[in-house]
Amino acid sequence: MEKQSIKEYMEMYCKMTYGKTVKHATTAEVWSALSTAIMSQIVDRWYVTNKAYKSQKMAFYISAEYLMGRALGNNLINLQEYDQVKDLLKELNINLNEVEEMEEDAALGNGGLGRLAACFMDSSATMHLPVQGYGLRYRNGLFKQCFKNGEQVEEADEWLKYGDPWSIRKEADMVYINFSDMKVKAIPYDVPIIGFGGATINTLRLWQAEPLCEFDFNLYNNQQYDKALEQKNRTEDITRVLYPNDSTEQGKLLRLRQQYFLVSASVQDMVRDFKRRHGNVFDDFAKWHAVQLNDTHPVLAIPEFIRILVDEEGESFEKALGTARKVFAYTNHTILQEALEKWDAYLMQKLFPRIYQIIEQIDAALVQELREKGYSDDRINMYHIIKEGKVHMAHMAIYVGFAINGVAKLHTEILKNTELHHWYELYPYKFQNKTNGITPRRWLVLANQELSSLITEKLGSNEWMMDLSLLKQLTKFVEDDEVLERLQSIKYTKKCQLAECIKAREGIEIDPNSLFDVQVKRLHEYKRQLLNAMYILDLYFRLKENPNLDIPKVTFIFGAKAFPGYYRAKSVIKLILAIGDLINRTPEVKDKIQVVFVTNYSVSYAERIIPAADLSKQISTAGKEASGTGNMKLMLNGAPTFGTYDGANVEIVAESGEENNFIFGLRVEDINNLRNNYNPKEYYDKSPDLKRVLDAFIDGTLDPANTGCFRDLYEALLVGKNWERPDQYYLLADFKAFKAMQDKVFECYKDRRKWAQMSLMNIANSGAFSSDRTIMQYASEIWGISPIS
Ligand code: GPQ
Repeated sequence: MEKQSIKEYMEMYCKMTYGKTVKHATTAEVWSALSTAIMSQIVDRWYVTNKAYKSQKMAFYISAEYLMGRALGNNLINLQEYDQVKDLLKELNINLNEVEEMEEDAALGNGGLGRLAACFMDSSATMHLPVQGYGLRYRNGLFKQCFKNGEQVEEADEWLKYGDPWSIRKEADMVYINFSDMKVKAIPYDVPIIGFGGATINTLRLWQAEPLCEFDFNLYNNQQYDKALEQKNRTEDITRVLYPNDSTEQGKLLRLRQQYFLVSASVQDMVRDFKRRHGNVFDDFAKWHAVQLNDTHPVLAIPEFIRILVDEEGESFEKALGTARKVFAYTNHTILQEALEKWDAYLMQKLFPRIYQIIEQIDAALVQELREKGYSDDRINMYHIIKEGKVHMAHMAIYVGFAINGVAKLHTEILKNTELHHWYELYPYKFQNKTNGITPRRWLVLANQELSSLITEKLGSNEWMMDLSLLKQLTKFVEDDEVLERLQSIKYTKKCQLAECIKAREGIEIDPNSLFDVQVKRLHEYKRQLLNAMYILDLYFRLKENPNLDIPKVTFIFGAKAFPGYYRAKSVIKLILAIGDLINRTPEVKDKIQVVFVTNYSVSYAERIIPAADLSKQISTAGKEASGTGNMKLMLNGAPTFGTYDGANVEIVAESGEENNFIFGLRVEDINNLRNNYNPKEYYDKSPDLKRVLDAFIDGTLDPANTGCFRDLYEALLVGKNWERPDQYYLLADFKAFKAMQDKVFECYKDRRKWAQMSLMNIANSGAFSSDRTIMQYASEIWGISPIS
């Protein structure tokens, strides 16, 4: 990349766009100018990659969510131009870090599922795989979180406020989308996905809904201004905002419109491209295209594909279905019942009657296949796609898809043996496991440049950035004092940086010499932030009783957003904030432990918190977390896992060794055995410490004004509410084991050399969790594509 031409481009851009020189530009303007200058340098290579893919089989990843985070820093890292650009800006008296900090996160996703899609984009490009992403360009991404009066309050996220230098609007590739009551335009915005090294640049295509006409002139002339804009607003509503649900489904009409908008645009785009390249005979479609459906959100792509082949291309239904059965594959991300999408049949019929008809035909074909196999009507009932007035999206995906995969070994086994057992009996060959992964570029090279440099120095090259399994070689330093000390000093540096950041953002001071105990992820009952909180409250009581309790100083760090309508999740946030306040008010305790709940946890916040963590809390109820990916990011940055045998924790511990982690609590089998005679009240009655903790929810300790705001949590654990069993997530059953294991953490942390060794073993064994490995498995075992040479 040419230093001089970047500078010249920035000058010109600032003059043309803002009417000023770079010297007088605001930081946001510099960000825009620099980002655009970088774009100018990559467009040719982007074009070359696109051209190379014309003669290849391609995979298309359709996802309602992409949790991208910031682009500038990551793109510079992947172009391997970070230091060069930093120097260049220095010559202009500009600090690159300040420019990076100006950028808004592209938070077009909720949590793990959306971030996985983003990591997959990075890895596909890095591995030179012909993969294109399809998604939605929400004008407002995931809400911004703040705390008012100790509670979460949501605000609109305006990620586009400084413009969008990282995408190109492709007006010419527009398609029309038909609903029964309206017709709209879908305009693609193409985002470059720069592979590490910068040679391959893939595309993420995000669709935006726009009206056929800007306003109704006649209504306007008749002074009916609001009405004149009605159609425009109704259309723009489709991609206005990301639904903030994470692993819970609410069957809202607008969301269904969103889903159909995404898949109709994407399928039309693929079919159009196929026709340009291969003509009108669709028999070969699966030879050139594989489509991965990220959870059930884009499953309507199946009937939409069939509709286009039948209604627009004149194929028979049978033939179109046959082709679809070779094209689509589906990833399942959860076994939580409340997350499995079942749409009201009447809603679908109302919005897109033709699609509904096709779903009925698919269901009929399924039934016929099962009859031919000799299945009874009762048995067939288990498989139906349309059942009791609902459309079961996962059933459609498994029946038509040629592959279905879970996201960690344990999760896939649970799908095969219990949740989807009947489907596994029918199509055992369709079931696969693809353990999740994370991109080491964003989560180590960018987020922890200090640790990256040490690794590169010790391994003698930066090849590990593209082949993370090379980190294994670090194990040879496990007795090397110089390396262990440097590891500790890097951790300390990252903790100081985080402390500064928390001071600036939250106005809270934390001690970088304390143990940073970190639980960051969406707020969910099954993730059990409440169990962590109960432990902290118990520790508070113990410290009050005995201020000389022998534990290291600890900072408990939480970061989590709760779905705005999830009352109980919001109560947990409120409870943790209240515990933090209680501790701050108690002199004999506050110098020993501190609780910080950071506001607006996001990808960019994660990039600061994760490298600074000493301990990674992954404490979901066994069997409930499909995989988890934060666990992998923390491992990669040297934090041992404090966790249950759940999701990918099982594989993390298998790689890095039980002795280098803190595994506790009930396993899936234990929970299955306990389920039918679980009585949490017994634990409460028998353990004074648990009783003391839970009573504090309601006796005014945490709620001095006695509003009763934590009574719901108390009752949910002890008596059950609204037909739910009490303590569905087994917090009380796991409390004792949690406590014993956390005490062991404190004991271990006293020996800092030993701790650094555990940390090193985690880093060295995290190679298996690179999303490069994951994506190569999708490529060869599902999609049948290979890297371009
Ligand atoms: N996940 Cl179904 C989400 O983030 N959102 C969802 O709607 C569903 C799943 C997560 C899942 O809870 C994690 O265990 C996984 O690691 C992640 O998907 C990626 O597979």
